Amino acid sequence: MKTLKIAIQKSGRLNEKSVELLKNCGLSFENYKSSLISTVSNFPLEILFLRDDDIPEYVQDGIADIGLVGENVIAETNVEVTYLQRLGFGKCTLKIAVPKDSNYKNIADLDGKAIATSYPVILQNFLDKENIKADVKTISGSVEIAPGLGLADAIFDIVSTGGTLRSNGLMPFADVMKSEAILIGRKGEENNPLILELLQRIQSVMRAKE
Ligand code: PRT
Ligand code: ZN
Repeated sequence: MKTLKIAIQKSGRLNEKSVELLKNCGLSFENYKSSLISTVSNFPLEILFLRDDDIPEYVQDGIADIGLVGENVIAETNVEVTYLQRLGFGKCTLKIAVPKDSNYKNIADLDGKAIATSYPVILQNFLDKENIKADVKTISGSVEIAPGLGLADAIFDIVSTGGTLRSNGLMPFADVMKSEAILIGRKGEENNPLILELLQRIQSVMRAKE
């Protein structure tokens, strides 16, 4: 049978839990920080370590069969993949936040305002749905400092504890999307026996944790 390939994050917030999940599934592999591919010795599986942003496309294009990534990354990339399993870690909420001292009351108050974000697709979909015309400013990092610098009136970003917002004088204004890590697969490949076997192991690891 053809070796299965799974793409996981190389380093970052999902890496450690992704590796731990695979190890808890009884998979044995070396986890060198420097390697981009690791071969599992007791299951026909190769692990590809990638930037999380690249994972949905790798799976869609068949370079990896399955992948483990935050839902927000998939929503931002518009790729066609199948959700196989929610994994219960990497939980966060994508929120619009505004300066603490501002007097915005409802979503409509964002009309005509500038919103800085690294997630323009998710934000624009939300604004379209709410019928709000705002100026979406795409920046690649440190979004939270944009209002203080006068670059934007509001921001749209990932929030987990809320500490980053608070320390930049911002407060949550609207929840747009909840996200957690999920296992994705290519459309039409859901019945691959190796994927089903791995999925079963993942589900029993998750059940044991409940
Ligand atoms: O290098 P690579 O491209 O692979 O990683 P990355 O830097 O793009 O992503 P990374 O590792 O930061 O996050 C990976 C995934 O973790 C995200 O896509 C989310 O699905 C999930 N996740 C969960 C988070 C957070 N929680 C989170 N708090 N991703 C980012 N943050 C950041 C947020 O952007 C903000 O700057 O943490 C800050 C806010 O945190 P709090 O706790 O202060 O609210
Ligand atoms: Zn990334």
